Amino acid sequence: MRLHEEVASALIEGRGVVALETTIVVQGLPAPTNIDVARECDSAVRSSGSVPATIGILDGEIIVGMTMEELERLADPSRGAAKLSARDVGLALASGVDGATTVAGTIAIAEKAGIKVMATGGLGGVHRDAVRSFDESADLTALSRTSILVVASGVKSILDIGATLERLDSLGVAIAGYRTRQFPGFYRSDSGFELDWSLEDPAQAATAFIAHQRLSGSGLLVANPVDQDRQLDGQLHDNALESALAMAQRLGVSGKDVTPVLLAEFARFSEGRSVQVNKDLVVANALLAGEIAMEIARAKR
Ligand code: PSU
Ligand code: MN
Repeated sequence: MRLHEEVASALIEGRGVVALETTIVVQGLPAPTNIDVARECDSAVRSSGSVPATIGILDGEIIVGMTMEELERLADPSRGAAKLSARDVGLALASGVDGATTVAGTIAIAEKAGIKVMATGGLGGVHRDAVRSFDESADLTALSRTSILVVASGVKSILDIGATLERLDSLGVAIAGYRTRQFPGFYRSDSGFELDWSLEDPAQAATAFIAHQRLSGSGLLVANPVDQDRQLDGQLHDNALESALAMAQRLGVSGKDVTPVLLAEFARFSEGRSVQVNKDLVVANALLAGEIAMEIARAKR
């Protein structure tokens, strides 16, 4: 594992550090928006005072704190970077390949590096056909065994949200809305599901995480809704979702290809509007994660 010098010294000095994933960049968003989003997430974390640590694998080496240049290399379609969940990382290292890490893959590495906070767009979860396909993201089980705070706009709305919330409950993953008790719906501010807890500011989120960490080895999901005036139109969302689910079925995709295919069809159907919302929400999550990481660092000093 290679830590960028800036990340290594921030960790030694006990400053705020935020892990960022790379699957969203390589498999989740279309070029060239993907690189813009990565750059804006990096700046958003910095503007809070925390240090961004983008995690990915190049030529069989884990990098914690990828430079923009390294990230562009990872996202270069001709290099064909793999999508890596937590279970894949060791195998990718042994094979010497390039790989972008999902939330599961990223938090597994972040925890080893001593990073306590991560930001993403939307968590993976239980797919709508899971009763038949058994398709449930390893993000959920990874969060059940990783002591980390993840800021996300809920879980992706392509999923069975109710079933995902039930699984997060069974798995002992703590969840709170950020300034809301409505669980966010990724492209939409409100999924229609209610939460038991709400956190009102970064300091309270830090306090909750520190307490949770002492009691449990599982993660804390801080669910940060996209601004209401930036969310995807409700009707457009539902139509795009219907089209995306039909597309996935037509193509017969399964496993790790499902989520990228659904997101790509959402983008095509909405003429790029879903990509803009995805960008807005992930940048906002990176900023909030940076603010919370600052408060965790302060509390530990
Ligand atoms: N958030 C986004 N876009 C994405 C993802 C998250 O806004 O593409 C990625 C994350 O890497 C997450 C993954 O871990 O989607 C889920 O993939 P799967 O459903 O195959 O577990
Ligand atoms: Mn899956």
